Amino acid sequence: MNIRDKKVLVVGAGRSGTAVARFLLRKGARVVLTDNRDQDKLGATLDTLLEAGLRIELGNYPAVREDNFDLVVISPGVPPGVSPVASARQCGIPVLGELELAYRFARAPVVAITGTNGKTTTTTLVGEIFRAAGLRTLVGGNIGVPLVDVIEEYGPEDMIVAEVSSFQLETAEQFHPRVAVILNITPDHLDRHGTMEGYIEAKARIFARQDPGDFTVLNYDDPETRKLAEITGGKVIFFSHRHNLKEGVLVRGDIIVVRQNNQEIEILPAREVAIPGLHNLENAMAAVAATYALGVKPGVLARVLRTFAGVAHRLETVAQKNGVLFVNDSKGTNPDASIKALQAFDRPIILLAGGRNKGSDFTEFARLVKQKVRVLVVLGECAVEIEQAARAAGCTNILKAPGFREAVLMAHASARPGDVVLLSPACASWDMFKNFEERGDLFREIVTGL
Ligand code: UMA
Repeated sequence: MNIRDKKVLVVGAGRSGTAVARFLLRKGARVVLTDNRDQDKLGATLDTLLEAGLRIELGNYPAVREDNFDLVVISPGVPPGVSPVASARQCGIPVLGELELAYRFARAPVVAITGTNGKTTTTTLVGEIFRAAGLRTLVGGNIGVPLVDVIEEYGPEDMIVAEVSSFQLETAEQFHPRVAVILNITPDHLDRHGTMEGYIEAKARIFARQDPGDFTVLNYDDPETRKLAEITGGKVIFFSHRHNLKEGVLVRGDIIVVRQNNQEIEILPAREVAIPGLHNLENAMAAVAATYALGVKPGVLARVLRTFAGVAHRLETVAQKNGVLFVNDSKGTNPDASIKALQAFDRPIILLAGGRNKGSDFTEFARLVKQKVRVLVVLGECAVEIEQAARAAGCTNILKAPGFREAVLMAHASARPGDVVLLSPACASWDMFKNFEERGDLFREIVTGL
């Protein structure tokens, strides 16, 4: 793909957009970076990019015509309906997402991982496994490292492990991973994709280019994910902890095994997997399927699974104070993720929940809150919605916090020795924070200061 001297409009000046602008400038393109926010509201400083020749149009998008742009690149968080994209499509100007642009410069094989929940843990784990197997491995994508920034540094002998979101997949065209993993699909991002069908369609783009020489790893226990086996062109590898599969990755007795061509290879006892909870067993099995398919030895898999401790903001133990455990699950940005977090504990929970609702229904989440939560502290934009769902499920012990710090302090004041104070908001952070990391970091900071 030749972009020298091409006139490119980059929409969104967040992590992806600034990385794309940097990449394109390096390649000799003429780049305009635009964002619907004003300069003073942008987190990023653009000074070095401006010195490198970047032009910016902030607060409003520039008009896109046939004669002023050759290409438009959008950030994942920018919905494809925005005006520069609509105009570009009308004029026949190509529109790419950051993932698609990066992929066009990839030389290493790609293992791509998506799913509503567990993406970050599984991506990190798969990266650790390849590294332990001796491969130079790039771990990036939705996990927070825009691929475009580093993709060219990896050659055919190396490995790229990419966490990919439905937002990124929506604009995937030539994206063709050697292994595509779908962990699970439950309602999320419906405000962006409109319907569950739209969301699944976006996720399924992960394997749209695959053929029988590639692998599609699918969760057999998740109905929506299992169905996708019928439409992928890749060789399907199922994983399941509930079913005695003839082929795939499964748990026999307590042992995780790979079954293939009438052979069974033992990996390790499921109870020795270091990351806790049933959902993490699924993540571990998906990682086994993806890496075993590319030749990683069982001994390496067992070694990494016994030691890999998980990732920050995902059921991360922050502190233990006066018998109270404080756990940061800020990455719990939808009800399903927070349900999994609640299920991981068998002690009374003081739960902090609320933020921006991404079109989710809280009924099922509220039912589990009723069973497991002693005190619910609601906060953020959809505090009232969560409170109503919780009351309808029969919860009475509900506190409404005016801000984040107050919420943590209220939870702390309500906690008794033996309880866990759990931040697992079931919502996005975008009403109060830049991202879930910022929310989780503040939680950690407040807890440390208690
Ligand atoms: N913007 C516009 N117009 C719009 C919408 C946004 O101009 O209509 C601007 C915003 O003002 C902002 C910028 O676009 O300045 C933000 O772009 P972005 O939302 O794409 O965010 P980035 O900082 O580029 O981060 C993105 C991913 N964010 C989203 O998909 C929302 C990050 O995933 C990812 O780590 C990063 O690229 C690097 O690849 C985060 C995420 O929340 C973790 N992902 C969602 C999830 O996991 O559920 C999909």
